[in-house]
Amino acid sequence: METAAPPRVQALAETGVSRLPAQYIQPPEHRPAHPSSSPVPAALSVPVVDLSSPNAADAVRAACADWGAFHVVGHGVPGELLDAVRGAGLAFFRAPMEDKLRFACDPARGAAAEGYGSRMLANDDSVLDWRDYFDHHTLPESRRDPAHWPDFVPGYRDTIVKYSNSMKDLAQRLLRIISENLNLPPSYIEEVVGEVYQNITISYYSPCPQPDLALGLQSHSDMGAITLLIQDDVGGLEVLKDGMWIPVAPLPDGILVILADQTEVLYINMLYHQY
Ligand SMILES: O=C(O)CCC(=O)C(=O)O
Repeated sequence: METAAPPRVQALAETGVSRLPAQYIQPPEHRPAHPSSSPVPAALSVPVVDLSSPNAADAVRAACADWGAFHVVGHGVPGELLDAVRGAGLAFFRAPMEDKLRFACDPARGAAAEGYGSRMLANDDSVLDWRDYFDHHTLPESRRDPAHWPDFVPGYRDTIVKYSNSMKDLAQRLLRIISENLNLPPSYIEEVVGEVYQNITISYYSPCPQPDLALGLQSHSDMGAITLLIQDDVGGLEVLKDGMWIPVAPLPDGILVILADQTEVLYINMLYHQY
């Protein structure tokens, strides 16, 4: 568990440091593979599902079975809202450190802390991620207190509330499609999972002086039912498929869907029992 506030990566990167401090250096087996050492077949890219298409449910079925991750387009969430979230996050991270630190997460609360922080996953305390983040507790509404979120970026709090509600609707729509694809009642996964519990994390990856030695965020699976993720245009995200890390190219206005642990376990169990 986190007990002392780690330095913010952005502050370190902005000093112009040319060598990575030791606590960010991954052991050789966890370092990013050199592209030339493990070429990814060009045909391997995360599927894109158009949710407005009549074949959407079949496409979701195939994407869940083959990948466990897929982009959705035709999802009905306005591109302006996605841009507003990206813009709000960037405005926060570009603000002076003293403003950001007013919303720092409480290190004593460990990974559950809401706010501005630098380390979230704690399964390897000895190596830090080259990442800063702002974590928002958004659902259920009893956890949602916009007063905990930045007040110095115009529209920030309102944007996060709108995004939270839109992502909840989209997540429920996807979970219903996934339930039906498993020949279950549409509300099955939602009922098994229980009350909607949602965190929204905005990640900020600073330029890294020795990117071959560090990870922005260590490899992990996600807790919960489903992850919805939007990227900027930089890239860097990867998903594991058949033992290979596959880059996820950003898709403008696309939303990346990742089956999280609970849905993945259910999915595998149901397929196993059906066939
Ligand atoms: O926030 C990010 O950049 C990555 C998020 C992620 O890896 C995840 O949600 O599983």
